[in-house]
Amino acid sequence: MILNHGVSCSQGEWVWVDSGTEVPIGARVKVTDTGHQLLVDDEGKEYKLSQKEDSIRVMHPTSVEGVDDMIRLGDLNEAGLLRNLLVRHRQGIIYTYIGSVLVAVNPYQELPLYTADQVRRYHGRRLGELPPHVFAIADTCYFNMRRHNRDQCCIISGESGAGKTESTKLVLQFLAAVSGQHSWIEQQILEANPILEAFGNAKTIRNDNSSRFGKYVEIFFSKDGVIEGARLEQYLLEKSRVCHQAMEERNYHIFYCMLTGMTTEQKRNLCLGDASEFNYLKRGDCVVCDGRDDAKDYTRIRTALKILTFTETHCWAILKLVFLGNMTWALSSPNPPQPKCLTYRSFMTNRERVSKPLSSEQAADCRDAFVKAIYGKLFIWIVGRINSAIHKTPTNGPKYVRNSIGLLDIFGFENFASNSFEQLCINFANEQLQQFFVRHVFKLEQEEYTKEDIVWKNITFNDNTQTLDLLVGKPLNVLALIDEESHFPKGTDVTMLNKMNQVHAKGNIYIPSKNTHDMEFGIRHFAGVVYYDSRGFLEKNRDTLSSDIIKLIDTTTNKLLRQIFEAQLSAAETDGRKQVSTLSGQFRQSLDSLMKALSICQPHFIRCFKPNDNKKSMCFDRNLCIRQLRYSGMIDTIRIRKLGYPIRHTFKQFLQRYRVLLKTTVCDPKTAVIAGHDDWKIGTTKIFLKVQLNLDFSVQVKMILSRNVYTTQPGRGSKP
Ligand code: AD9
Ligand code: MG
Repeated sequence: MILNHGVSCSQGEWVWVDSGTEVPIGARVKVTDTGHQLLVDDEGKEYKLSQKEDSIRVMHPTSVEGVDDMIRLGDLNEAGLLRNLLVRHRQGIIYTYIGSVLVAVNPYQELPLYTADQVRRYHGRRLGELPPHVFAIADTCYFNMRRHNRDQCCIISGESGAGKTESTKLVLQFLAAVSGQHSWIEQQILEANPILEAFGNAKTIRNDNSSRFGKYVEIFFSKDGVIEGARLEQYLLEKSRVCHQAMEERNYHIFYCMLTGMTTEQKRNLCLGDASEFNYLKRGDCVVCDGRDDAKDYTRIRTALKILTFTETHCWAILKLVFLGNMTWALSSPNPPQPKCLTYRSFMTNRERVSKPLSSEQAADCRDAFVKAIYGKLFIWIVGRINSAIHKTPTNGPKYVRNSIGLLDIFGFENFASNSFEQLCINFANEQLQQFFVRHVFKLEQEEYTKEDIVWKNITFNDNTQTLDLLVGKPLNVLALIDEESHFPKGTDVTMLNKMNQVHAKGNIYIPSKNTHDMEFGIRHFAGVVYYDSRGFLEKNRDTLSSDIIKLIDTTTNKLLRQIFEAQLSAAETDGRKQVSTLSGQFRQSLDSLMKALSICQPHFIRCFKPNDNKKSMCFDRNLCIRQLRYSGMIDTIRIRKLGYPIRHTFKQFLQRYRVLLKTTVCDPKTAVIAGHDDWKIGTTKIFLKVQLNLDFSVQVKMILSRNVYTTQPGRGSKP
């Protein structure tokens, strides 16, 4: 049967069908024993063909089996990209390119892809020569760094549980393998991971090993390509987890590892019992995590600490401090002894300093602030210690050349049922990275046209500049207003929100609160609108400890505790009123230096995808994936490509594919219509097309071939 769209529907034919889903779905024509024609879509749903005739179109052959590089899809649109990932996922293929960007779909199962053999196989090969792989990206970084003496960076993004941290480890593993020295420093760099994960990762409902901080690892190489050292930068550890965990979530791994891994004797020395005895460890009603062996991890962590030159004294000091929070809980209970600073607050009147008892709620907040501060500072201190072990400044003088590969494993865009200050910071970081990505893709396109001597001008692409302007660019931007209000002693979340509403309501990116009781405001992010609950913004942003607590710390003889609060203690000594920088201020500063570092590198991108929300292998949730396609910038990539001529063939490929038509005399004027002058261009080595040709378009092909292109002589084709 031939439909009005020219779709011939015979048994086995593949089509796209619009079946009320967000994007068209692939379907196959099936003729039943009784001769009825049905459509069976990718999800196994059946429709009568007659019902769907108006909403189907033929599938390009590239979409039927899927392709390694999605840029080559005939159906270069959302449905095409989505189905390509689906088809490959079903075949157990987790890696796919879109141009030079690697898409990695979490397999949620161990695959035999990362062996020493695979490392050897991918080492020294060009991107695209072998099937897509995370090792191919790692090798491209390594190759480019050595060939061009240029720093490289690899930006690994995706939502929680998508596989960023695993991919980062795989890139690192590959680089250590090809650097080839099995040196002490390599081992130290690799062993930094178990420590970071112990203190910075936790079980969440999305991921059993969720990183609750962002990180950028720079690996330094000598001019011979040997790893010489590394440096770690951490961003925004989620401190609230130390005191509160959502249901089915845990506190940081280290707590549970200690309690199951230490001997009874060791635990007795630290006055420790079981995890279930600790308020801070059981708030999520979950102290064990299936699939994790906390006791074994404890041994691993202790070994790693040793390798990173933490002394035995350090280790005990760290472990003691980790549990100080839980002790504090006990100490601030209604029974004495009570450290007064946790149950009283002192303040200055005009004449003197007075103390006022805190309500039990205020006292609990004060205790939590103290515990969070200890953990947060301890984490930063540990990262600093790791750096002092692995980050060696070159000793061969200032002229010494070394190159680096940076790996960014950072939280993806977040949009939860309730979003707070942390989400605003995270989404701000993602806006910056999105702009960086889009500009890079745009630049690559531009370079390709210039190289091929094709005019590409007056082409603009609307990126997310407006959102970034609202957040940090314009005068009185959102982050500046939050900061200003944080420094203002009488500032509250309400006064801050009012100011934001006043200043930004007129723009089209900021969505003001609905009425005076509504504490939410919205921002149109590149990945969608997010509503933020402004309650608690100022306190989180101020991130200060009361002067009473600083005084308490000042009385302690615990060396490590003093050390991790060194900056606060000395600030209190020199000038108690000195304005300390806010959390968003610090975050902006570290993001600024990150963006600066990235901008001088040649970037590579790995986009990690989560195929479903249930941590299951072989299950592909279309809606979840389409959302990730959109906010990972994949749709932007094809939009940018489509602004020009998305389909390209080298002369040789083109000739191989279409030569046969030269001899034919088929000429169908109807199909020739689309072959207007604007539909194709001839570059110096490639033919550029607006739409994918298929063999019916013999006229176009003949037109192009008749321009002497088939001689494969550069520049010979006439350039329309
Ligand atoms: V989060 O934002 O830190 O919460 P990530 O880092 O994106 O998140 P992670 O790398 O931790 O996710 O991956 C989650 C889990 O998926 C891992 O613990 C593995 O069980 C699983 N995973 C991810 N990538 C692979 C892989 N290439 N092969 C096998 C994988 N399993
Ligand atoms: Mg992670």
